[in-house]
This record gives sequence, structure tokens and C-alpha cells, in this order.
Amino acid sequence: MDRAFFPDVKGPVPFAGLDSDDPLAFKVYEPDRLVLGKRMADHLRIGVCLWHSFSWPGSDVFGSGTFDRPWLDARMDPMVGAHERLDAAFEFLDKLGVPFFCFHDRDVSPEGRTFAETQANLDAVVDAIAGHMARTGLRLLWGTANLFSHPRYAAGAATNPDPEVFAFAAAQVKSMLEATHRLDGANYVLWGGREGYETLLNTDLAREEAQLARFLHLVAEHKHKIGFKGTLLIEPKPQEPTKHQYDYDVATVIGFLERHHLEGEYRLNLEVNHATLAGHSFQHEVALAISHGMLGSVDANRGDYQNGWDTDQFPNSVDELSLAVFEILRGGGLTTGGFNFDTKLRRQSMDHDDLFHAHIGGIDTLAQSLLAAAAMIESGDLERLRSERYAGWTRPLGASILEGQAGLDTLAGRVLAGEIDPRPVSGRQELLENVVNRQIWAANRH
Ligand code: XUL
Ligand code: CO
Repeated sequence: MDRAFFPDVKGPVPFAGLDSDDPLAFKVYEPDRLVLGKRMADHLRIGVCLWHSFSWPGSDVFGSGTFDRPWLDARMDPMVGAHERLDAAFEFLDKLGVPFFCFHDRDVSPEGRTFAETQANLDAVVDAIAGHMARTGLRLLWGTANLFSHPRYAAGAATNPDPEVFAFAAAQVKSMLEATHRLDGANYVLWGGREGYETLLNTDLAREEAQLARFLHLVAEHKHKIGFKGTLLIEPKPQEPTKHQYDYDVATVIGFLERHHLEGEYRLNLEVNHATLAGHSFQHEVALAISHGMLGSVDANRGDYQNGWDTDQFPNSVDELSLAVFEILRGGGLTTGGFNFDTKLRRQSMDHDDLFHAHIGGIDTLAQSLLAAAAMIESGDLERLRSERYAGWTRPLGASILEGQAGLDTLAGRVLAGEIDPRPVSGRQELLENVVNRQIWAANRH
């Protein structure tokens, strides 16, 4: 494409600060600003997804696409469209000034009539992506295979009742894992698209679990075989598109991985809206993953509290996000992961620039959440109050219980003798909530 797709944005989007009213400037995100001794850009490792932003026309179940995405026009040669899409996507990424992007195989290259043709299409597009990366300096946060859109996957991929579908999915993941390796991806994601069920009347749960475990072992084996050094990530989600997805939430996935001796091979890619669909706060999912050493990466977005589906909106609540970022900082920060915007414009946001407004707002929300979370860490109040709450466990009684020296007889004897007589202690929730709010409100002064 010779013409710019986003001619009204010069880029890179500058940092202009809170006093600026320029809608095409960051108010808080300042990549080189040091936060807790580390660049903001290195804390957040922001990525943009190529599916919602470049491969979705703005359709919903009641209506067709509303967005101007010429490369999706069915009358265009799909490979010509694929290259046009990449031109527009890399123009956007470069102008936005983020370091990373993410994609599924089918976001960037079309299926051919045979698998060999599909592979040739992907190879050609990956060549073009490598060229764009070399030109712009953008990096791949993660790659993934789309194992849910094609009708062959209607009953799942690895958990399909037909082993031929399992084999086809295996071929697709092999191909995309190798493409991710070639592009030096930092991670490879497996979201269980249709790994779940619609009705138990036709579903053998034990069999499907065994199939999924086998599939994940094959992926891990292939990772080592080709020498891919990135992290393999599973992305939990409780439902949608299937009525019940097997990778329901963090607790379920960790249990599954441990049951099948896969916990050393995989970590988790946590999405905000998936946490809320599972009935959890995002902070909960992040904290639980960290407590098991399993946090990998984040898909940043949000849902809408009035409905129960995955609206994938751009994040805009510092109050909510800063608590999750606080957990991430407390856990030592992200390593190979980042914050990928797995986010969709609203269907009426059809101007080309809307994609910039959406990402700029989401990135500023993240940056402000980082400042607030860093202030919570720096003040030390939350950490101090939490360790005071558990202080008993570091004293002789707690230590003797945890180390297995005190059995029921010993403990009961001491209680009976009146030596142990616990008093309820305040959990100080409101005090803690005030500490958090003060840090959120004051964060910009730091
Ligand atoms: C679906 C979802 C996916 C994964 C990648 O809800 O989040 O886009 O992130 O397959
Ligand atoms: Co996602």
C-alpha cells in the first residue's frame, strides 16, 4: 500500500503530560520514565493484537462489519489483502510507539485449498512480517494458532471426538510455533478456543481431558526439539464460545497442569475480561497465578458489568487495574510476558483514528496504574500491614505447627491448659482501602 492508512497521525505518538489536551498524545505513558528503577516501557512491555484491531470488520451477531478494513473485502485476492493488512498494522504499531505485537496464524495469512498451500501462505507472510520487524524494530510478544474459527474445529481441536481433527490442529500448532520461533517471539500462547463442551449428553470428560493433556505434551516436546526459548502460555477462560471451557480459570488450569505433569512447561496468559467472566476479580487471578509462580503474560481489556459476555473493551479504570499491577510488582514483575491489548473498538468507532484514541487511553490507564501500584509498593504500608497480620506464624507456635513438630495432641494440650487463648483481630479492610485510594490519588505527584 503506497498511501498511509492513518494519514492524520504523524507518529510516534508523543508524551505530552496531563496538561495537554491533544487527543493524540500520551498523558501519562512516558516510555523512558523510571518507575522503581525500571523504564515504564520495560515494566509494561505493551503489545497490540492484530486480530480485533486489523482482522475483525466490526461485525456482531446482528449485523455486518462497520469498519473500513479494505483488506478484508472478499473480492480481493487474500494474499494481496494479507500484505495490505500488514502495511496498515505496522504503520499503526510504529506510529503508536509500542514495542510488541501478537497474532494468530489466521489473522495474517489465509487458509489455502490444501495444508501445503496454507503453509506456503504463512511462510510468505512471515517473511513479510520479518521485514516489517527489521524496518521498525517491533518485536513479537507472542504467536498463537487459531484452532476455533474453521468449521472443522466446531467440536474442539485437541478435545475433538475425531483424532483427525487433533492431528490437523497439531500440524497447525507445529507450523505456528515454528513461525513464532523464527520471529523470535517471547512467548507462545494456547487459548483453548473450543476446548470445552456444549452438552454433556455427547461428551466424555475423562477422554477429552486426556486428549488435551497429550496435545500439550506434544507442543512442549516440539518446543524443545526446535530450541524455542520463549515461554508456553495457557490462557484461561470459563465460557464463550463453548458453554463450558476446560481452561476455566487459574485454579482449574494449574490443577490440570499439575495432574498431567505439565506445570514445568507452561505458564499463564491472564485476560481481565476472562477473570470477570469466571466470577473473579482480575487481581484475584493475577495474585493466584503469582502465588504458584505461574504468571506469564496479560491480555489487557475489560468487560461491562451490565452483561455477561466478553466485550473486550479497552481498559479505563485505574482503580481496578492498579490492584492487579500492584500484585505483579509485588511478585517481581513480568519477565517474558507483557500487556497485550486484546481489545476491540466499539462497533460505532469507525474512524481510522479511533484505533489510536482507544490504544492511547488504554496505555495511559496502564501507565497510571503502574504509577499507583509503584506508590503502594514504595510506601510499604500494605506490605507492613499484611506481614503484621501473619506475624504469629513466624513465632515459635506458628513455626512449630508448620514444621510438623506440633500435632493435634500437643496443640489440644496447650489449649486445654489455657496457654492458648486467641482473640479476634481487625482485618482493617477499610483502612487498607484508604491506603490504596490515597496512593492512587497521589500517584502523579511521585
Ligand atoms: C479469546 C481470546 C483470544 C486469545 C488468543 O477470548 O482472548 O483472542 O487471546 O487466542
Ligand atoms: Co486473550
